[in-house]
Amino acid sequence: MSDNHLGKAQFHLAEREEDLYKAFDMAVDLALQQDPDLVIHTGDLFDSYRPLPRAFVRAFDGLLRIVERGIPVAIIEGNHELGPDTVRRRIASPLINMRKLFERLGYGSLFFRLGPGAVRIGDVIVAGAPYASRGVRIADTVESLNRKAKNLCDDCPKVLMIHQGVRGMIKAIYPEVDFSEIAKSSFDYVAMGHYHNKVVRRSGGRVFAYSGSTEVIETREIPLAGEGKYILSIDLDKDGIEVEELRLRTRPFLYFSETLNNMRDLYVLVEELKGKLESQTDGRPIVYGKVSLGGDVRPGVPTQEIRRALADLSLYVIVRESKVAEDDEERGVLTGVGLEELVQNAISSLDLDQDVRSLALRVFDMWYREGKRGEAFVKGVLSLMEDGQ
Ligand SMILES: [Mn+2]
Repeated sequence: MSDNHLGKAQFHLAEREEDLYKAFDMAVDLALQQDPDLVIHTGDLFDSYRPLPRAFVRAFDGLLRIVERGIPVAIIEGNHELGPDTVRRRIASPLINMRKLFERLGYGSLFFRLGPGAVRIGDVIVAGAPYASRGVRIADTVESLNRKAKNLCDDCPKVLMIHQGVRGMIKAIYPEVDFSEIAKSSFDYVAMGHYHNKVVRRSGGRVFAYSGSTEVIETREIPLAGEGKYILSIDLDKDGIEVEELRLRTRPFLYFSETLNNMRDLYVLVEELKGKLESQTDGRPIVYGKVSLGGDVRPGVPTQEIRRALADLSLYVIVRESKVAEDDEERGVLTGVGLEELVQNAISSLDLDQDVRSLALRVFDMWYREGKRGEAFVKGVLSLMEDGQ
């Protein structure tokens, strides 16, 4: 499984924070029903490297349910879980403390944080590395993990865990490494985190897969919310790898995209949406719509009317209005690209010395994860400067 983002309250709603905890609990339930030999997690268990105490406890409760049954867990950090520990001058990650807790409880031999590393768990070799920003040679890390895995056991089935955007697997986020560089290795199953939609690719009898997030995390994922959220059950067998996609029951989303030329169009749309919501039985949906305004529809009116009509039938309503005359093509290019990817892309495209570029990427990474307080960010940059890096 991957990308639970525990602790995030989407749209500042307590219900959405709870939804994410529930999705994680459900993912653990589904995993346990499979009676697996191993559970792997490819990162962004938490939404922040300084998670809320209740998010930490919910994560701990779920992971404990797995190891208590004697089932090992292997995990890596996603980009959301890595931050600066400016006092100790190293990385901060809640998974370091999670590992400590499990060790103290006597489950040290069942909880593996691969940061990076390779271990033998039963008959399987599991290798993994935490998220690395662009500017770090991820292909080199994969190659060295591949060597380590082979040294541990040449003919055992091998699993690689990474949290990266892989070009050739996905389009929407800016990729840090090419598929061919990952495929060069001899891992039988490559489990990936970072991209929030499910992508399963088979190549040469091997499987490369993003299980996707366990809930809708970012607004840009909403248009694809209907495809569902999953964890993957993998059966590594000598005669071939079986993949079973296990769907999670998550909060329903209602997505629409309409052109409104007059007020009649608006009222038809409102009635249609009401009908869809009234037949909804899995809890109150989140409604997300894009409307293009043409003719005599005044800006602001559709948002107001749709919100008012759907308020009691939904948890939250978002309407994005635009003028029909606007150039749709240009905006289409930006769909699915977040601030993080845009800035990383911009920094990478600058004609800079390699060291300066990777410093800029690190500084941006640090700032991006810092949130509103900014204190640790400033200290982090100061200590980078003091170190002469
Ligand atoms: Mn994520």
